[in-house]
Amino acid sequence: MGLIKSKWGWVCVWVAMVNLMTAQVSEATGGYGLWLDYRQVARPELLEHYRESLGSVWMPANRATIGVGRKELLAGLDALLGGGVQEVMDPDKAALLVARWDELPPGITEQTSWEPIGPEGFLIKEIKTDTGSRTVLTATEDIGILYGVFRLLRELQTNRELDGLHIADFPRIALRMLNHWDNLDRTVERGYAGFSIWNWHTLPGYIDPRYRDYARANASIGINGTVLTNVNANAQALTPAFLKKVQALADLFRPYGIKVYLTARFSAPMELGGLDTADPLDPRVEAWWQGKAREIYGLIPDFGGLLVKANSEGQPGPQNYGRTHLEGANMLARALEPFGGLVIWRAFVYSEADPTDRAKQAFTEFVPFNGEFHPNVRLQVKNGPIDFQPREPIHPLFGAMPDTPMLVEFQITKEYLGFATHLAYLPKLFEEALDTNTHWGQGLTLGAIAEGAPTGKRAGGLAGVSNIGTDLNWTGHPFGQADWYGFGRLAWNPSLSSRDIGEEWVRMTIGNDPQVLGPLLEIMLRSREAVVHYMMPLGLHHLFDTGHHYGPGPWVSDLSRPEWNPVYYHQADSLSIGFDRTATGSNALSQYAPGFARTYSDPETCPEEYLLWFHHLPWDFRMPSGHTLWEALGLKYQEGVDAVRGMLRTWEGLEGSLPKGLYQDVGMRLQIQLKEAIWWKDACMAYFQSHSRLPYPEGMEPPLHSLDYYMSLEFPNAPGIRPRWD
Ligand code: GCW
Repeated sequence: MGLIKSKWGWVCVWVAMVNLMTAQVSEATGGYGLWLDYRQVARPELLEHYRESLGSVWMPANRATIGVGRKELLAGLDALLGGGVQEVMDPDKAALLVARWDELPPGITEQTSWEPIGPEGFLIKEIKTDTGSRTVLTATEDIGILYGVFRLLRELQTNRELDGLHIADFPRIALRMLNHWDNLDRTVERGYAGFSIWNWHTLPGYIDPRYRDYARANASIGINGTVLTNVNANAQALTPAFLKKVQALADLFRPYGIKVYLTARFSAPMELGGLDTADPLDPRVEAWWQGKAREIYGLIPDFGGLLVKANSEGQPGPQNYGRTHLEGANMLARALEPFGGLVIWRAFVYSEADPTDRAKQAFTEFVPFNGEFHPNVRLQVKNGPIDFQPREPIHPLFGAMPDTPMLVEFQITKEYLGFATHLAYLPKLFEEALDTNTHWGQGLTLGAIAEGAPTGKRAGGLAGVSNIGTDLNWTGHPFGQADWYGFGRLAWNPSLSSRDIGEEWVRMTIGNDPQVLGPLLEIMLRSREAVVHYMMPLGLHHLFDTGHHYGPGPWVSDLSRPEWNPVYYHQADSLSIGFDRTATGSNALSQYAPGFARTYSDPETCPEEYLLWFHHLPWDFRMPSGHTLWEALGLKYQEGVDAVRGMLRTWEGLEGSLPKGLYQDVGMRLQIQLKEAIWWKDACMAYFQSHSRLPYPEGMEPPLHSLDYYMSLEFPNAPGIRPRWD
């Protein structure tokens, strides 16, 4: 920080962090800078315009969140404008005024008509004053100022015009959260980007700079909650020693508007409290949780709450004691209620003892509890009824529990879409689910439910299973950053388009050159559909190999839990394939609203991308295209492989236009993606042909190897599953 004399009197010149000015910045930082790697605006005329409009800043308050915002704004402006940004003490001498509405100079508020933007919203507006036009960034709360700072910088990063600037924005969804399936030993369940960034061993003493950059990145997209530990929970996370470590992160994240949450292992009263039961109706158990709540809030007054996976995939829960999810959730809710904490209870439940269609079980378990949960309970429901497949219909619980606030849970980490090796731009998947109408009420989409409808309260949320790890670029695949970014932007506003979000991310992270932007968007926007086609086309699902879920395993049928076997889902035989979920089968369709079910109940009119999700059909079923189902299946697999070939060709056309490291990194991953897409096509079609006995369709490249070869492949060290030493 230095002081210089200028025509406006003494000003302090913000000596910003040295920012790399070249487009190679993501090269220099290896992607560590994410979408916040501010670099000088390339277009001279825009640069001049920005300097005039924003070159002097008045931002007087110095509370914690404002301080974070000031640092970000001045460093960002200095990098984007190529230096010379001045912070002035006199508002009359500032081109840009940044202050809460109640702290703006009277002369300014008269010029700025207020708009309803709520406690987290912000207003950025160009106003005309007698001394020329100024830009005002204001909000009712400090966090709104911080969100507004990131938005203003994004306007410059994406080369937007400032003339007539008028942005009034606010988050539509109350809870915008990341869920880290991070284990306390720093392994990450379904993580493909290195280890957990939470170094529990050195916390609370050692504050890794990465924690602050994590908070910056998440605040820049409006994330306001993070669950630090795996839903396959470890009770140790609730011990006094760990809570001290969590407190350090909570203190660091607080100015960024991010609350911390933890996962609660339901048996903790036994493992930590020495009780002989975890029965939620046992007064000793409730007392234990009440004491734990007091302990947590004594350290972290604004602790967000507890996320619970109970009686699911072996996790302990109330049903171990003959109690219900409702009784378990409400007991925890009573413990947290005095502190304003939330209990987020996951609806991802299915039983190995229940022979009914796995896709129906959560609905059956939870719908009877509608409206019975404590006001501070939220139900967290995966977007689809099975398990984060490349494509699923929406979960039938959405809209079926109108008096129960819900969070929609997405997976940002690509457990089923190619790990951190395949490029699959997930905001396309998120957008498809969020825009889907449940038909339980006018316009009741998943996006509306995440916003809080139809409970009438703003108590919804969006939860994303994080793809973040210790890899230098945070996400392994460079384009995994776009999935994290896009999740955050959709949590801020579920009506945004995945295309617009993708364009923002490319412009901020790679650059504004239209020769690059167009082709990159083309690759991103077709990539998720490509994965669906080369892995599980036409509504097929859950065909992956056991445990690690790496690669195809449609032949798997020997697992103890029937609903873990791929053959349970495709039900292929010599005559037919698919899962009948209509009235002639499991009747899972009956759990949806009639208006929704109508679309899918008739195989003749069912959208083909859901055909084998809802129907079991003969190989010679005639598709609208005129092909038989068998032919269509092979051609879809081929279409997926050809789509990756197209992505690769487009990428190769960008050689020389992208930072060399990025070009090579993604190029190698696309080569692997093509090889694995061919592997998926070949293994699945070879297996299905062993049932249909039909010749491969014209236009489909025949498998490169025998079915026995594909069945022989084993990957004991595939990433993302916790070493099974316990
Ligand atoms: O997709 C499955 C994963 C498990 C995960 C589980 C869940 C954390 O294979 O690794 O466990 O879902 O959502 O709880």
